[in-house]
Order: sequence, then structure tokens, then C-alpha cells
Amino acid sequence: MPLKFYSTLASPPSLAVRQCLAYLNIQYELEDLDYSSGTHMSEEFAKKNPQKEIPLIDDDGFQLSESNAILQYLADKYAKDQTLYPKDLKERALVNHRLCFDLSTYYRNICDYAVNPMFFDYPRTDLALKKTHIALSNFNTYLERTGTKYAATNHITIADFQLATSIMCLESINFDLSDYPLVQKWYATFKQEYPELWKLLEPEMLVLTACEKNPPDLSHMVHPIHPVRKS
Ligand SMILES: N[C@@H](CCC(=O)N[C@@H](CS)C(=O)NCC(=O)O)C(=O)O
Repeated sequence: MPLKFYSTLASPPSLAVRQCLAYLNIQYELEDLDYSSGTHMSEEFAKKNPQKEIPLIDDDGFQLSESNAILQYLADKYAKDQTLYPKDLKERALVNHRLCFDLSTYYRNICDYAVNPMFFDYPRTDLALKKTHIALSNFNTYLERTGTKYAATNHITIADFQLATSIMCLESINFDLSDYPLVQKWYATFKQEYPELWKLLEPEMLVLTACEKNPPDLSHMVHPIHPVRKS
């Protein structure tokens, strides 16, 4: 049975998983959920993921959510060598660190500042902007300290899949990254060395840009957390 991948459009965590599936050439069956229809909030979906979030994989009955856990699982199970998710203790610890950093700080703040206000009735606040700058500055410092081409090592790892989708969200709103030269260089290297991965991200970045210009009408949604914009 092919692996089933539950994804949704312009979803950064789904895109991180998509990059990994593509990189590892894993065959999968796509369940492309329409976020606006709220399928992921149904009790049916909650049986698969009690957090009611996308992405999710189902690998022959083994269901796993949380994109970082999915990336780690896919790399451990399907990678033919150790580059994507190194076994070396310290290299692996740095990859894990960057994944935790993305989840707790980097993507979290980018999502609060750039993404959530596109879809829901959130203002783009100075506080969220400040936290985004701090996160970018942290990432720039990490790149400076390791002196590596990619986020944790000199080659691409699963951490770069997450960090790239996060920064793509900032690119979608034309965010000025010039204060973070090493982040800019890392992002440019990623695009140049992995055009096939960038090809997955770019169209979805353009979807985010379109949502920024014309917020989608989600006024029919009853969301348990996010304030829905009235049409
Ligand atoms: N930490 C989770 C976050 C997943 C997440 O928030 N996904 C969004 C779509 S991009 C979602 O399903 N949100 C639920 C909702 O907004 O109702 C992960 O990395 O997989």
C-alpha cells in the first residue's frame, strides 16, 4: 500500500514534507484537503489526528502528524544514506535543534506575523514583527557559528526543508531580508542547488502572495481558535 499523505494548499508544514517525499523519491497517494471546507476539523479526521491539523501521513496504518516527526520518520525509514538526517551524534543534534528552533521560534513567529493575518482577522503587529526579526537574527547567528552552507551541515538536511518553507512565507510578502546576509545567502543557495525543490515551493508562495493581496473568504468557517474575517 503506498504511503498516504494528507496535505493542503500553501501550507508550510505540508510543503516541508512534500520536499522530503520528492527528495527521497517516495511514491505516495495524495489526499489534498481543502482547508476552507474544514474537513480537517471533522470528527472523522480527528480519529487520524486529534490535533485536527495537516499534514499527516498514513504509512500502512501507521498514522503520524507533526511535520518534524514526519520528516524524521521518512528520512530514517527511506533515506539510502545518512546525509538528510545524519546519524553522527552532533550533526543529528544540530539538525534536531534547527527543527525545534523552526517549530518554537522561527516558523511560529513568521506564521504569526506573515501568514495568519492573510487568512484570519489578525492585525500585523509590531510585536510579531519584532519577534520575526529576532528569529531571523538568531538564524543568521547560527549560520555564522557553524559556517556551513546549509542550516546544520554543509549539505541539505530535513531542517532546511522546514526553514526554507518558513522563509518562503516572508518572501511571499516581500519582506526585506537585507539585515540577514547569511540567511539570504543560504536561501539563494537552496534555490540554486535544488531547483526541483524550489519548483514545489514557488507556486505555493505565489498563492500566499495572492492571499495577501486578496484575502480568501473564510467567513463561512466556524473556527475554534482563529477569528474569522467577516465578508
Ligand atoms: N506543528 C504542526 C502544525 C500544523 C499546522 O498548523 N497545520 C495547519 C495548516 S498549515 C493546520 O492544519 N491548522 C489547523 C487549522 O488552522 O484549523 C506541524 O508542523 O505539522
